[in-house]
Amino acid sequence: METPDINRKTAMKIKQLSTSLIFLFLLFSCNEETQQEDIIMKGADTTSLQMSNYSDHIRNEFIEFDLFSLNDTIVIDLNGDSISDCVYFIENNGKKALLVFDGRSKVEFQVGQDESFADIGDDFSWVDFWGITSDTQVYEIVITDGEIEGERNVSLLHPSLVLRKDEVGGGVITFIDNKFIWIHQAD
Ligand SMILES: [Ca+2]
Repeated sequence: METPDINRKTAMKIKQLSTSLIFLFLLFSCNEETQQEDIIMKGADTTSLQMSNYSDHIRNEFIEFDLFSLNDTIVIDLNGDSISDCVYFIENNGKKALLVFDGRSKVEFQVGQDESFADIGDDFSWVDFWGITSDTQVYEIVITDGEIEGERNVSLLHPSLVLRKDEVGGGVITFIDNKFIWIHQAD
């Protein structure tokens, strides 16, 4: 009765090898010099029709916008050091964390710790769509004590992440002053 054991061991080895290959791919991708080009690993969590409809909708809000699947790893230089970084969601204890693997330092860190995320937190389970904008200016909805105070423009120095909940809104995550901050774009 050795066959199931052997099969299990073989399956485990294949799984370990796959994990290593994915890690090496990410490491290699994040190492490459980039001219703001982006590469994606395609996933399939949202239907192409939903994505196409949303893509048309969100183009009214941005001049430059590329929509990705939530399963995609986006490879792009987010902090302007000319080295690609990787950004992706992972499921963690029922929450969805947003991680950035910095291409230069090779350090992975979780987005959502800055005080600008105070009302949003670091659980992005609510996100239906995400993408990248290369716009140099976006709007921010300013809310104080639960009341909408108004709208202002924020300048973006680097390509930035756009997160959206369908028919609600969301925000932009951008690298300013050596950290990732949240720019709120919902009521
Ligand atoms: Ca970078």
